[in-house]
Amino acid sequence: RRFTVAVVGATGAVGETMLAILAERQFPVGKIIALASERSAGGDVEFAGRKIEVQDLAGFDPTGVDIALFSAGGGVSKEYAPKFAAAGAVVIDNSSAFRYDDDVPLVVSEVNPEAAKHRPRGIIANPNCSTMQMLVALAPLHREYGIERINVATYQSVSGAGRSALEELGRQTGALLNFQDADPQRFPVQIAFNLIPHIDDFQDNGYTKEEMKLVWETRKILGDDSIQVNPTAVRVPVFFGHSEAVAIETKKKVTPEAARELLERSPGVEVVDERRAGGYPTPVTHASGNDAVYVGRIREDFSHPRGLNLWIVSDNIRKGAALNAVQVAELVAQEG
Ligand code: A2P
Ligand code: 11C
Repeated sequence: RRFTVAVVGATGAVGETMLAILAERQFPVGKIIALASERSAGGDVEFAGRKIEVQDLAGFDPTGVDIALFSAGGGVSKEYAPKFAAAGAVVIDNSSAFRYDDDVPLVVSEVNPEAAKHRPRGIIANPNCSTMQMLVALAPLHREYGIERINVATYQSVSGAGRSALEELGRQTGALLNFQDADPQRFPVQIAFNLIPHIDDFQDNGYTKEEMKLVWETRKILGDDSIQVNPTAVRVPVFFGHSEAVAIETKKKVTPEAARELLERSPGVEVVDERRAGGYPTPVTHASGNDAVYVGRIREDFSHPRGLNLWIVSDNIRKGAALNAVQVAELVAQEG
């Protein structure tokens, strides 16, 4: 069977990668539909080496769409995802609009694929990129050793904030090297040659929403509300690939050797952990443009009797967004 697939936000950083990955993985596409705002309607995007005309989402009739991949922001998802679902499509939504609703499954394809089957509203949510890569690596450890607490500091690339953010890092870098002003627009302060400990809105508890996503989404995906997560989310001047310094505390002691051995046979994970210069993953040398979640710097946390440190790097646009959405679409397609 072939499917009619719509990509909403097809001109965006994630949307264009969704189209590329659907083609790359030879998803059984019968018809592909590219949707965006009226700003880019009439232009085109690429799918499997051909050009597809972009249509205006506002004037589009979703009848006949089997699977819709949404990545056009929370507001667009809130308004249009229920309409696509009502017309019979399975919606896989990359925004945070529905992630915390009890009747919407939140799925990492390697971690809780079975959850995708129970979708009373016809909507499946795709986790936030920073949670996604963290759990591909931590879920196997949680199953074997029981994670009680996670301390995480993120180093998040600008692509997480979309195409305009990629342009801002490029523009500021050029400007500053030419002794001109950075002129911040997309980010609150200069991002080139700097970093910013602020992603998404501040919450009443002093954490940012990006940080709270790591708490809420980890508990929902692992199905364990007792896990403690202490996050700090930081934007760094990297184009593609998020990194995370993670320290876990487990119920049962896990040695670095046992963790390495377990992660080497875990789906979606690649261990890059040699104790020499360059023997660890970085966004540029490993993650950018690739599918795996890379784990290195595995070592005992010598400040805690059952603590382990890991360094987790992945392409936030691929596994963190577009790839997982397509993998979830594959789960749906396999249902027949
Ligand atoms: P457009 O190109 O028409 O603005 P990014 O996260 O890289 O900035 O991409 C956001 C994506 O969401 C783009 O494809 C953008 O389309 C799309 N988008 C933004 N607002 C709307 C909207 N109101 N209706 C449909 N698509 C939208
Ligand atoms: C970032 N994680 O890097 C964000 C982007 O909740 O889907 C994705 C926001 C989300 O800026």
